[in-house]
Amino acid sequence: MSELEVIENGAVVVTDGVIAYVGRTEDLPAWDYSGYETIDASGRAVLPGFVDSHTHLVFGGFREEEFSWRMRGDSYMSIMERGGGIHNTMNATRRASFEELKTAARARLYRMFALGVTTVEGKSGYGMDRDTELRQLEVMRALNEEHPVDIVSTFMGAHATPAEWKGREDGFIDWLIAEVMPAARGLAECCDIFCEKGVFTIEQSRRYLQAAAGMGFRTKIHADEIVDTGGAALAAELGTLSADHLLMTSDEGIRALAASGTVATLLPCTAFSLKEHYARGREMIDAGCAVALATDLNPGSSFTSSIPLTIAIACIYMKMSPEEAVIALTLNAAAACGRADMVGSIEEGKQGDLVILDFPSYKFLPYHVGMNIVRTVVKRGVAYHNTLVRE
Ligand code: IZC
Ligand code: ZN
Repeated sequence: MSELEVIENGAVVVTDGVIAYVGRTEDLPAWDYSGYETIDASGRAVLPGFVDSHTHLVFGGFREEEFSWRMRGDSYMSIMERGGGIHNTMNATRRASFEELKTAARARLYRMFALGVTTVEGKSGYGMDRDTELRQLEVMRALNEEHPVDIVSTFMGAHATPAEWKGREDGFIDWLIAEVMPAARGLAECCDIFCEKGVFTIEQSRRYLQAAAGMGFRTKIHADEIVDTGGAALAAELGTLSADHLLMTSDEGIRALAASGTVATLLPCTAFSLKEHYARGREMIDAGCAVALATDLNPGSSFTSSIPLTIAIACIYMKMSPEEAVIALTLNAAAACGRADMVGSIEEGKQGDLVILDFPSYKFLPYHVGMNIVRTVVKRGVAYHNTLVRE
């Protein structure tokens, strides 16, 4: 992860949305470039488009009151136990129409796109009933078709237990597996669960994720965010695409992830917003884990899609190098959502998804703290310019 290949005086050719050449400008193939748009990126770094591999971007309402309570000392879990938190957003999402959810999520997609995100993973999980779960997934399918940013959809019915199932968590998991998961097939590529003390146990998570894998879903898991319940080891055991959060993961859990093909996805903006300590990114990388970074955009624990803040925290507080942060937000993030063969690096045959920075090196990403230095986003070969800031 510490090795980032840099091509000085480089050039990229994108043909029909696919990278046809990457290398030195002087070695540019003598093809017929009529009909191509040429972008002069002199003095600017060109990177793969960012992949935000963990978001909850489709939701109704907001939780700004809860944020104020938390700043005064309330905890995320105690608010949830009182019927707020995920339940609050569930109620607002159930009430919201398809169009309302879509309009709100579209606005969020544009903000991400301006920050250089060209692929985003998005989860359901604010319905926890059949209709609303499917509505969230249908919103993502519609937006994936109409918006340049690619959306990888994840079914996350097991996000919390809704009031009507309270005390019958096993029954709720059984019902999700029998009634909702099959209907989510075709709408979602991945399945995810909130494996956490007071939410879903290791046994429930294993059952749900094994059922999902049996139906052809790729799997992901919210693991060891608030309490170490052994979620990382379960992820390694099941071979999930990713294990996400990992704030409390033990040394044993880190070793299990390192020995597995599971990506360790760290969400620094969540720890920042919840005033928790950060995940042990440095130790995970040193132990041999493939680490990805993501924003965790959601209305509760991390209401931000800020790639700049994610990079700043990763480098300043999690001891990751700028090279590691870039890999974590591109190639490893692509792997975390099952797209490493298509996006995440500038390679011939991959999608023409690029960002052009205002500065000559990726090293400006953490250094220009918290700033959006993305000048142009190229999605499948089409350029979109951020127009308000100019020299
Ligand atoms: O809405 O609070 N952690 N799920 C698990 C979340 C945070 C999202 C939320
Ligand atoms: Zn999440």
